[in-house]
Amino acid sequence: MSGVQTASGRPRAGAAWGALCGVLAAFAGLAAAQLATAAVRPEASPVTAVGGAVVDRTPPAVKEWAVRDLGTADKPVLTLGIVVVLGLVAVAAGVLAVRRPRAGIAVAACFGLVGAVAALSRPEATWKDALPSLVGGLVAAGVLFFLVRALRRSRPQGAPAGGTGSLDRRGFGRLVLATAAVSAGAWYAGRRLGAYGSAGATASRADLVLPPPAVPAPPVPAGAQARVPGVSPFLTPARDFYRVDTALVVPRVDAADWRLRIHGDGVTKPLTLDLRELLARPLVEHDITLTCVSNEVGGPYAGNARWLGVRLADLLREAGVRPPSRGGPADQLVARSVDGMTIGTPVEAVMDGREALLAVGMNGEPLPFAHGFPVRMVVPGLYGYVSACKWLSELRLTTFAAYDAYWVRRSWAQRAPVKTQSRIDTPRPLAEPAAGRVMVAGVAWALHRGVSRVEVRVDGGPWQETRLADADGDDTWRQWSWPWQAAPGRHTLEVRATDGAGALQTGERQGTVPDGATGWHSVTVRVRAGDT
Ligand SMILES: Nc1nc2c(c(=O)[nH]1)N[C@H]1C(S)=C(S)[C@@H](COP(=O)(O)O)O[C@H]1N2
Ligand SMILES: [Mo]
Repeated sequence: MSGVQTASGRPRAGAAWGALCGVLAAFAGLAAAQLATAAVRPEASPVTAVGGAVVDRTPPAVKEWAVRDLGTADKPVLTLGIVVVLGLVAVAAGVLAVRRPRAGIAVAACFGLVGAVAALSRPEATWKDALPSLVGGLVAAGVLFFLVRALRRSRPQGAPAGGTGSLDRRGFGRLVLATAAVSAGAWYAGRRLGAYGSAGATASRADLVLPPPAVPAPPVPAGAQARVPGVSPFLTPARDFYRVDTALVVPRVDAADWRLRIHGDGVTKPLTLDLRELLARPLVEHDITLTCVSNEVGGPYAGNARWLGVRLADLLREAGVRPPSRGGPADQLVARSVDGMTIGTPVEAVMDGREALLAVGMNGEPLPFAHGFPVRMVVPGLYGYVSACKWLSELRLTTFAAYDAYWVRRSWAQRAPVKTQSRIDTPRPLAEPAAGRVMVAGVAWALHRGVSRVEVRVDGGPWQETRLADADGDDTWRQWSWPWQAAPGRHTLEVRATDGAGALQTGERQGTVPDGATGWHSVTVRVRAGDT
């Protein structure tokens, strides 16, 4: 051996070089894993698998915080966090490997194991899901081994050439660059192959022609949209529709491969349908506002869309299901998605005559992938986590006593009808409108019960009746507006709604866990002295 040795006999290679070797090895490992992922499924990528495992184990309080303060950035933030931790471990493994190659390499390999275990712990996982992480761990360990060996054999520039196998610092630099380049190439190829893998799904969505509804929804009344700038649009465009799910990569299901299985307690005729068979049934169009149980008072996780789908009650009846009120043994319908989410809905609610749908269309288009293509559930009046399963793959009839669905196991309520809520969209918090007439407006919802009244008050004064926009049925939100004669100074506006049965929205503040937040939304503004 001809490596440069220090007086103590230790290799001279510095910790910084070791760190570089570690990071490069991790990058090479991730790149190799990315390539392997293309051959398995996107969820099996190590970073995604670890992220998914973290999501599954996140305590409700942390999840609440993430949804509230990070919003839709929660997924990128989680991914970034995992990459940062991975980077730190890679640095440590590299530094360690310079002195104790075996230990450093063992750390790299162990990291592959962590990814593999995470991938296997995911719902719907098969042994194949462990492959990308195992491949990544092996490649990282191998690359670390070779880089560190080269580093130990390298000698500072200008030193006399040693025997065979020796490498000068410049040579080592070239090795580093080559490793980085090959890894980047593998990474890119993995991404491209992965995209190629979902090309069929993308095409199946582009080619899907939705049949016209047998029962079209009446046009949205022209007066449903308040003519006040700043109020949420009555129908939420799909691209602006909130998204809440546990999927770190959006499942891309090929419509041709999609199947739905209906089975379980009280199912006398189990069904398995493909998309063609589902679309051959009469389609119903219906406007439904969907909202998330994690929505804080005044929060953004509500959207309203025109859905097209098959009546779930009809399908269940076809399968022989009777609701509990008619002697059926099952009181819970558990929907399962292709990514293993489980969502439990009361059978009674689905079969009580409301337009509970297996939706295929959203605002006149096939569902976007992010919103559940090709088929999802939507049930008027129930929070998404107890009704709106996306990427649906199975409907199983059981009881609430026998089975807790995903979020119920994480401290959320088994049953969760949407609570009456109202929101001030304009003015925005901390806005500084000029004194005089200020339009106050927003939306209110009491889903499946309808909104009969919305009131606002200023600085705790008397409640004022607002003007309600036209209703589009009881299953959607309703807009309201109120002209305020605003005096200069700091003011707090509050809103409350009354539902179709005359029940007033409670002002009692409650957090989102376990079955939805309550309280009146308030907005504080500073009214500027008028210029006139
Ligand atoms: N497969 C799957 N379906 C899901 C979820 C999920 O995490 N996975 N989240 C549910 C929750 S909590 C809500 S609020 C709605 C949100 O639907 P959206 O993302 O289309 O707005 O989807 C529901 N369906
Ligand atoms: Mo939700």
